Amino acid sequence: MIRIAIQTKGRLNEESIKMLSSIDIDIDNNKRKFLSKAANYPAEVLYLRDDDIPHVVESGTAQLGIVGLNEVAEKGCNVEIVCKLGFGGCRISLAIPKGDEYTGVEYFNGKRIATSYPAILQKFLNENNIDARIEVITGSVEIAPAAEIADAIFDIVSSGGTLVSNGLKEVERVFESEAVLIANKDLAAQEKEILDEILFRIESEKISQRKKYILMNIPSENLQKALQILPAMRSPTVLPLAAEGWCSLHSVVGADELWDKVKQLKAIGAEGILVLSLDKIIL
Ligand code: PRT
Ligand code: ZN
Repeated sequence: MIRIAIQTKGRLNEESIKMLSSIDIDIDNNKRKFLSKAANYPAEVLYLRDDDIPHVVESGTAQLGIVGLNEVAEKGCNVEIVCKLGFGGCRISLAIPKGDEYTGVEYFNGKRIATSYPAILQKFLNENNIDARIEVITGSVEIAPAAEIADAIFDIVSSGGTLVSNGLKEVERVFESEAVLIANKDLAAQEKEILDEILFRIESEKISQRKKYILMNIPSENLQKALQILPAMRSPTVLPLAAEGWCSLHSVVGADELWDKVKQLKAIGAEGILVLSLDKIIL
């Protein structure tokens, strides 16, 4: 059995449950529960505030956690960052009143900066030899300049809309973040085995997201040309059709090259082209 800490509510909750479900670990996302067992896997989910997840994984109360990289960096916990999960993308940036002229990072010398991420900010200031005062605020950091609590802010930015609506402009992107899977550093052998299985499933899922299954009918005389356009994992599947002079060709292509391949295949007479999403690719 492995215990996975995820956010109770907030921006990462639903995506975390969705990600677990995509690798066939089904959790009942009942937010009144503190612990929830997977119906079909030796795992249970522990619901917590995101701030608590790095520490709970470091201490071993949960063996795994799903949390923003920003929280892991801020808390400075000794956990393994196993893999990035491709959701919850954001950055932590320095922002100043939009009317102020910004000439470079020296702007912040002698300034007061409001943030919920003092450790990440202090590291950046030290690296740039900036002497600024950090005002720690939890929540609504963006109102600090207007409220005259600070001259600038260091906060999470996603679309940038919050900054604009508070009369601020982003001037330094300091830290790039997304949701990550973290693990305790002293997993027992059996827990390590479960983590390896989870990682294998995540990888299969990631590969399948980048690929499409494509099938079509092609005149047999152009089969060789089609095979050059469509190199598959080993080689494409070719099946004869009842209609003389035609065959059916099945293959897997990268999602990013799909339309280019379709154009080339149509040019050599491919017909009835079907494109399907893939659930998993097990290599
Ligand atoms: O209750 P709990 O402590 O668990 O939740 P929380 O309120 O601390 O965190 P939550 O749910 O807001 O965010 C959880 C994680 O989501 C963060 O730690 C980030 O890793 C990630 N994330 C991704 C974001 C955003 N995008 C985001 N846009 N976290 C916060 N924001 C906020 C930001 O603070 C600012 O107020 O959204 C605003 C900016 O958004 P834009 O789109 O206007 O730029
Ligand atoms: Zn939080």
